[in-house]
Amino acid sequence: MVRAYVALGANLGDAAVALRHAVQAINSLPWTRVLQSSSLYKTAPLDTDAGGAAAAPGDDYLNAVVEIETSLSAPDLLDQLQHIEQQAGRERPYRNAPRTLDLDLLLYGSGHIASARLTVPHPRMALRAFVLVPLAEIAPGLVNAAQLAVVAQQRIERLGRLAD
Ligand code: A4P
Ligand code: MG
Repeated sequence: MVRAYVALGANLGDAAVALRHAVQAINSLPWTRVLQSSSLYKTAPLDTDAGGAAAAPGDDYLNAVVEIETSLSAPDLLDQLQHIEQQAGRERPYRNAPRTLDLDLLLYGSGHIASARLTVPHPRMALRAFVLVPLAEIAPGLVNAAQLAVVAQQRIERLGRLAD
């Protein structure tokens, strides 16, 4: 069994419903269960491509992070997460496009992976309040104050519980 963390994001359609359904779908994956889920957060859209975190056009996102325990390999877990994205009607017209559901694998145990389709730890997680703040909520030992200070200017608002 491996402890892993998955970031959830959406800014099209009913994003809160999409994130709640995604938590249930992750919990229903084979050999996998959700141990903890963060609160739901409303966040400003960011483009983190340029090595920094620039504001991006589009509607605010809803974001959250879940902690899972799984016996799936990291590539199999990514396959399953992408399947859940597809079920939620995810389309990929262009990079950073608004999305009904985005599921990113942040951490997979202490694993470091650099394959063509999977990089873990997620290479952009340290630039993003929408990842670090919910991750710190459920796994305070994984995020330190200096990391949170780097993203302190990014707008993020805690809305309430994601799942019961
Ligand atoms: N991939 C490689 N590593 C991973 C990983 N650790 N987890 C590959 C998930 N996927 C990984 O992703 C493109 C490819 O990345 C996948 O096919 C997989 O093989 P994608 O989800 O198809 O495309 P994308 O979403 O356009 O790219 P990506 O990298 O997920 O975008 P980002 O960097 O995650 O940015 N602002 C706010 N406030 N909240 C957000 O949630 N999200 C983005 C998306 C931008 N701005 C945002 C938010
Ligand atoms: Mg993604």
